[in-house]
Amino acid sequence: MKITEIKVIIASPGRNFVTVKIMTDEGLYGIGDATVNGRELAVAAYLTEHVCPILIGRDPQMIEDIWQYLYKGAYWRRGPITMAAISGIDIALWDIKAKAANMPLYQLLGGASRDKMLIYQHAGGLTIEETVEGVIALREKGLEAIRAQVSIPGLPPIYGTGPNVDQLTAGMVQARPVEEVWATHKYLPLIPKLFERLRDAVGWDLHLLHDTHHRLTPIEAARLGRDLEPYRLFWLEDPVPAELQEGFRLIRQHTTTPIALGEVFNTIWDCEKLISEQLIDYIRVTSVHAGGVTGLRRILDFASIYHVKSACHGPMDISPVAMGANVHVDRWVPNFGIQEFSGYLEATHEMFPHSWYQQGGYLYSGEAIGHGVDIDEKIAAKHPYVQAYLPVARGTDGTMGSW
Ligand code: EZ4
Ligand code: CO
Repeated sequence: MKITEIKVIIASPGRNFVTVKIMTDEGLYGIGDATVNGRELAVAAYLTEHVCPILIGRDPQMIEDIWQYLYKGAYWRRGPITMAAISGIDIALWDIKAKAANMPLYQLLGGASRDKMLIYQHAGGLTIEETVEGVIALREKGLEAIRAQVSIPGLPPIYGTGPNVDQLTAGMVQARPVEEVWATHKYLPLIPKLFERLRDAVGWDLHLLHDTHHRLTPIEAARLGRDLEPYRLFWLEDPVPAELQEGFRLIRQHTTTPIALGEVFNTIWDCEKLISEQLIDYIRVTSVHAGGVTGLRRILDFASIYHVKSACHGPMDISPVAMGANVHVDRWVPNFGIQEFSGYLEATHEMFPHSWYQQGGYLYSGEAIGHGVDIDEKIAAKHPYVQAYLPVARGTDGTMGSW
């Protein structure tokens, strides 16, 4: 089998997505996701200028060799743009291999370890009461795990603390990033109050999660984790930026609140210490950013020997193609923890027909061959790229913050 053509499709059915379509001389094709939210065109150029031309004529069945060729062969290793490009190609190649084998992807990976995948969705509000209502509404839809966020009184609502900004900004043109305001000293005492109120309202059966979006220092995160212990969170997500992996030792020394991390990680080297020293409980790498099915599987297998569970990142800005790849890996992976699933806008569902589906608090892979997700190129052509960015966060004095 030979690769004859690779298309890079940029389309914005409410959000921007970069999709790879690999065609072969045997008529089989594969679909991959290469989206990096806010930097989409850089990955598209990396693919069209530097990756697609050197893959024409190669055997698409040599997935591992192509992965190594693109990773080692670039000389400039790692990084989100390079790794998203590799991921897009890799996901498409696994799709082709599974189609050639006439199997759903999870079968090729080793077969099902479970029938359905536990998911978590997001509830947020301007006030604690609004968030409580949001959590109750999701529970009524059958969700068993819910991430709860609340805005800080006196500050404007910001990404990841208030209502779902992903939903609110869908399709909006942004010439530059929105600048948001952050104040740690107001946030830290607020969040335990949210979860105290939530446990009163929903009891103890529901899994509750919280995302800090990398905004704290280790000692602040240690304090928050300790203050949240009475409410038994499923996890505290992204408490601290992780360039300094050993920073997480400090958090670990002080709290038993489980820690989840890794939605921005690209390779095993971003989390090798976090995993091998058991500084986290859930690793949140995802197919589109961590090297496709090949990269994801390698990291999750490594994590399994350290009691670290999987929790693939799954927001709206990861396309239904990456979600399909994640769900097949989730179905196989022995150390599965949970799958994030923010849901998609209707236009996104239409553009990417998919065999995976949600029912209540779970995702199901479906039994289509390959990863079971396609792209409707005619619909894609109707949704051109829309310039958009993630917001940035500044302290009340203007200092740029992490998030
Ligand atoms: O901020 O996907 O857990 N999910 C998240 C997401 C991320 C965005 C970044 O593009 O934290 O909302
Ligand atoms: Co997150």
